[in-house]
Amino acid sequence: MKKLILLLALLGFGLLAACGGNDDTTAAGEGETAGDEDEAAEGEADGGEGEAAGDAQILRISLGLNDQHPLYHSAVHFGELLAEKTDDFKVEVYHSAQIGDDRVATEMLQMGDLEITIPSTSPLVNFLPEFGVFDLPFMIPNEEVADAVLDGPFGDKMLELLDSQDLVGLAWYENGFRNLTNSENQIYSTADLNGMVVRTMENSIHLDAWEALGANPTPMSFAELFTAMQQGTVDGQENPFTTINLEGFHEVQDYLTGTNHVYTPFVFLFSKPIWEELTEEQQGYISEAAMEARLFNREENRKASDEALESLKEVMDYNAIEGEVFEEFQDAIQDVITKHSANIGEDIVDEFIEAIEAAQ
Ligand code: TK8
Repeated sequence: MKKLILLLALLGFGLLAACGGNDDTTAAGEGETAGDEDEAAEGEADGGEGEAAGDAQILRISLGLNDQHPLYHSAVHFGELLAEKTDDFKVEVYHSAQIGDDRVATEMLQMGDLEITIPSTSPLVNFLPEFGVFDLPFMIPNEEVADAVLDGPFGDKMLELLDSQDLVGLAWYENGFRNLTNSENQIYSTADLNGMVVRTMENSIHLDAWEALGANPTPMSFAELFTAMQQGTVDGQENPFTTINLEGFHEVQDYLTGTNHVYTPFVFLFSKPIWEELTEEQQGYISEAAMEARLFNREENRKASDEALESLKEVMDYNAIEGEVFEEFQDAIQDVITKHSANIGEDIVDEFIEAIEAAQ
């Protein structure tokens, strides 16, 4: 239906342009926009109401994950919510790093070359060391605490820090607790990790943590991960159950270990240079839609996570790290926390710990 409307609009436009004589110059300009929309509709992008509103400003959302993931559904839902508030925008969602991986997309936002991305916080530490607080292992104990910390003053403060990097932080979405997969052997203790090549995000805290656990970590963009596992360049990786399941990592990894070693969020980012061109009213609509879709995102993600673990158990060898072994993992990374606290900022780490304690 959407395509039909678009096609009719284009045909109508073609007729107008054909009859338009000297008016063609203006028409040609508009024709470009219509052409772009057509390309997006034909391509991988999916959007909100898709009424092909002539003058609507296009907001592209770049995602690293595929279109099966709750993050994608949440981005589409954001577009729907925004369309209920205003006709000013048309949201297009690009998944699987078609536009760029987390780092590239974020840099495009800073330059004003892309409107929205929802990356993991972890690659952002390269320009905002404070964000490393979310990478410290074994800090957030459960999702309720994560919600309280992110929804409270601590979460707000972290979003405000993004402003200095030409980014507008609008909301926290969920990636979730990370768990290990590998193609080598079942992990019962840190000894089983010895020398294992584990892909980490591009983040020195994750690198140091896996080294402290005895593995041989290597940083890599998410976009390169599947091929690296397939070709055996890496033995393992860590991500939430939802991602492991929906990205089909079980096709190239046999072992799944419930390590729950860290809760890393996604952050809904808008390009500051583009934001500043919008009216306050438009900014309000976008910000409200991002916040509303976050609730949908949490709910969807938690449902998907439970389903993911159930189906992964059927196709992978699964075990959970618990009790004494869990303590062994925690002890092994204590020095990593100490080492990185100074770089993150002692104040930020203290505030984070206080917010966690207050939420329990
Ligand atoms: C997707 C990434 C991914 C993250 C990672 O763009 O890199 O492992 O967990 O979800 O943000």
